[in-house]
Amino acid sequence: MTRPRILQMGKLLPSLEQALAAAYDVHLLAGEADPRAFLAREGASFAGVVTNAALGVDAATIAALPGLQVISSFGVGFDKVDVAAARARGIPVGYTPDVLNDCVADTAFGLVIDVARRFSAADRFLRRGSWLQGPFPLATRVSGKRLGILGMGRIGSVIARRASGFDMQVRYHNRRPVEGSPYGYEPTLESLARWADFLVVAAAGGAGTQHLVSREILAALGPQGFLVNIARGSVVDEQALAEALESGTIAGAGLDVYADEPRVPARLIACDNAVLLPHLASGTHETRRAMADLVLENLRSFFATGKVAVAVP
Ligand code: 8YV
Repeated sequence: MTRPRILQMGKLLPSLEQALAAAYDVHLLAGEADPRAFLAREGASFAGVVTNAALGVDAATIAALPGLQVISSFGVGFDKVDVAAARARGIPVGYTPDVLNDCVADTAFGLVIDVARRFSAADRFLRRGSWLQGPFPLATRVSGKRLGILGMGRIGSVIARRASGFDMQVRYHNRRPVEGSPYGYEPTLESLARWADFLVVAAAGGAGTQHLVSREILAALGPQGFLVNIARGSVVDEQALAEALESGTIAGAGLDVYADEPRVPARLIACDNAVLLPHLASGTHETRRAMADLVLENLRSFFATGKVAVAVP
C-alpha cells in the first residue's frame, strides 16, 4: 500500500518529524528553493498538510493542493490557517488545544510575577554589579490584587484558577459571558482594564480581535496597571503599547507574543519596564511532546476513520 503524501510546511520538533516520516511520505515545503513552482509541479500528489501555529497554511497553498484531504496543525491558535478555504472544500483541520493550557497559564503567571516584582530586571541589576552600590528598588505586590482576563476560554480559565493561589480577585471580558463561570463578567474591555491591576490577554488572534488592546484600553489600565500577553501580538496595538510603556501610561508589560515574530520592535526592547519572552509559553518537553502526539493522532485518525481526533471549531 502506498503511504499518503504529506506536505510539511516548515521545520517541526525533530521527534515529530521522525514519527511523520515513519508513517507517511513527507515532503518539506520550506526546503524548496521555489515553493510555488514545486506546488505547481507536484501539488496534486499531496493528501495532507502538516503545519504549526506560526506557519499556518494560506488559501493559495490550499488551492495549489487539489488532492488535499486533511490539515494537521501543531498549536492551539489557528489564525494563520485559512480555515474558511479548507472548509469550503470540506477539508478537516486538526489542531492541539488543551494539552498546552497548563504551560501557557504557568507562563502567564510567570510574566505577572516577573513584571510586577521585576525579577528579570533585578537579575540584570545583580549581574552588572549594581547590588554592591545599594539595594534593588522596591517593586509591586502581586498577591491579593485584581486580575482581569481578556478571553475566558480554555487557557483563560486555567489562568483564573492559578490566581486563587495568589488570593487574587478575577474578572473577565469575552464576547459574551461564560455560562456557569464563577468569575465576574465585565461588559466591556475598557471597564475590565479600569478595574484590573493586571490585564492578561488570552483571546484568540485573527481579524476579530485585531488591536482590541488599544491606546484607550491602555489608558484605562492606568499608571499602576500591568499588561500581560500570552495570546497573539495582533490583539495588542504594539505602537500604542510602546508609547504607554515609555510615558508611564501603564506600569509595565509582560509579553510572550508579538505582531511580527520573531521581530520585536526596538522600542519595546528599550523598555526596562517590559519583560519580553520569545514565544515560549507552550515550550516544555512535556507539552510539546503532547502537542506532537496530537498532531500525529489527528492524521492517524483521519486516514483510519475520515475524521481528525480534534478539529478546529
Ligand atoms: C505554537 C502557539 O505551538 O499553540 C499555539 O497557538 O502559539 C504555540 O504553542 C508554537 O509557537 C509553534 O508554532
